[in-house]
Amino acid sequence: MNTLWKSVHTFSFLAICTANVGWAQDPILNVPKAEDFVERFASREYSGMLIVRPVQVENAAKYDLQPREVLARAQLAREILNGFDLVSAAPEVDEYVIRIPAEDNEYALAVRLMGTGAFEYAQPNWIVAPIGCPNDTLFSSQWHHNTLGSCTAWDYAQGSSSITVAVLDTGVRLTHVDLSGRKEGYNATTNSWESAGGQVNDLHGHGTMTAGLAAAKGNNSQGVSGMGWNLRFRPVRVSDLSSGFSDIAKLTAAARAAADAGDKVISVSYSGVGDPAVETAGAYVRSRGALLVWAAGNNAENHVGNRNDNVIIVGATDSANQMPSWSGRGQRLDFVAPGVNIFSTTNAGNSSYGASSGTSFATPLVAGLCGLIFSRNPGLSPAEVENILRASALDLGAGGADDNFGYGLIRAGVALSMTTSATRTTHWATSVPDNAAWTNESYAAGAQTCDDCNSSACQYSTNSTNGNTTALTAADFENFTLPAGRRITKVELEAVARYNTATSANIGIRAFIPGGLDSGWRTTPSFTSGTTCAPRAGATGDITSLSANWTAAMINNLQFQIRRQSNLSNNTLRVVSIRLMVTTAPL
Ligand SMILES: [Ca+2]
Ligand SMILES: [Ca+2]
Ligand SMILES: [Ca+2]
Repeated sequence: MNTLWKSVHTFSFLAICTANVGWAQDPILNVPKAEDFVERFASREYSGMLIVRPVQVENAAKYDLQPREVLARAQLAREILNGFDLVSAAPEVDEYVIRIPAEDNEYALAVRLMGTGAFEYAQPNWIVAPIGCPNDTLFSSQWHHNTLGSCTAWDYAQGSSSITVAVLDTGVRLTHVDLSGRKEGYNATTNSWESAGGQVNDLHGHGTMTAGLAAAKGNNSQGVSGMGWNLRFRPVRVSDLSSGFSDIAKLTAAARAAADAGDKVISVSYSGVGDPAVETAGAYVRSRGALLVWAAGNNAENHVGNRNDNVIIVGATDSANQMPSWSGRGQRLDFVAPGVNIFSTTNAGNSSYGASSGTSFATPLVAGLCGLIFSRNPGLSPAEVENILRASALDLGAGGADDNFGYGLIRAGVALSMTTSATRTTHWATSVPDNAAWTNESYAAGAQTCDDCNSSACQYSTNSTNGNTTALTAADFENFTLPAGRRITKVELEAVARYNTATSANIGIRAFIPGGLDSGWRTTPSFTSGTTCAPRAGATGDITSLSANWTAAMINNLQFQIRRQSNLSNNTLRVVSIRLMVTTAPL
């Protein structure tokens, strides 16, 4: 036990005494319940560590405390944490893992920490077991997940909400209970987005099945599990006919539109993959950082050519890993996936499910797996994702790649085990930098925290909607060192600001290097500010997509602007923090 801890220990008891007198209603002073600290063998066991989170200024209203009071407590929390062996830190969420001193124990330490009123929570860093397969009621009907090793894959990733699989099909049942995680739809026959009247409801039923295989909600105690439970999917309706018929020009245009919209995987369960126009679309999609996955067809088509092209072509297998007689095949076939009696969401009702067969149903499984791999590391290139599919596939039939199975049967669990997670490093200023040269800056030097939105002491901008500019330099942020063997894949800036009396507003931020990269203005959704002074999360802008070659030095030359976008005629914008987040991946 070190000296600082002793002083904290003393302080803790003082705080508890104070609490008993004056903080009786203090919602932060939750004494941990002993039953929440009981170990359960093989389910949750002690690790000798606690996860703690200091009180958060943005939760001041929830605590029913003044922001100034919360800031003082957060500062106290940091002083207390300095007395511990810090195992890891997640500054982007202000959460820390500390080692419990040998003479202490989980519960006693948590009680003391919570007694200071400086922490939002202190909980054991439980050793937990994988949750295994999801609780969806019809999961056992989906034989393909067992074959694919999906439950193992889901230990690594269940799909990121920032990765979208576009499902080019007959539309989707918009009200299905298992198909909630979707992005705005697009109608490729009228070339219109849903917000502009584009119809994407399912006219046929095919699209509701394929969408569910890629991305139905998993582990929600209902129905089935998509390959990526938490992926977003975009319904792109490519037919306005009840027959579902489309044409190649419509399909390829839809694929390009989805790639242009930022979708990472595009799944097409239609015939026609042999056409040269499909390869042209595949090359375009890849140039946008995405993958085009297309069904091999159900008429035993023989796809001649070279499988090392720009389209991933998918054939079918049954539950014995055999190729059904009808599956498309040939030199261009890339992979096979389960395609016989595949159970998914159906268009008959909002809780309807059923099985069908075809390469149509193998294809969204491959698309969903690509989405899971991208979720694990969004910095991967399309070729890198395809290489993981190849390296993890189960070789079937003749040794090596062959015309009946391509590189083999996809294996989700093996594929995900071959991925390396992207590392998100928060490299941030917890308050507006000291040397920020804002126009009309009126705060006192050194007064970096703006805990009172009614005070002009932390006013950074005028009533103009023009942005004020400041240069951010390395000194403004915590030290950022690019780890050896890694590259920068994403750079995001986020501003947190508050207004005093606006009724409804949004914030714009922009990051740029003069004469070089420029994110343009990124805007928050409009929000109601009210008069509570509560801080509002500002816009986040990803500026990486402008350059594939970010370096640590470039980060240090960033400049930054913030502005009020609308509805703030005479109200004041006050910036309380700017965060720069850097995501890295292996070289
Ligand atoms: Ca489900
Ligand atoms: Ca190919
Ligand atoms: Ca083979």
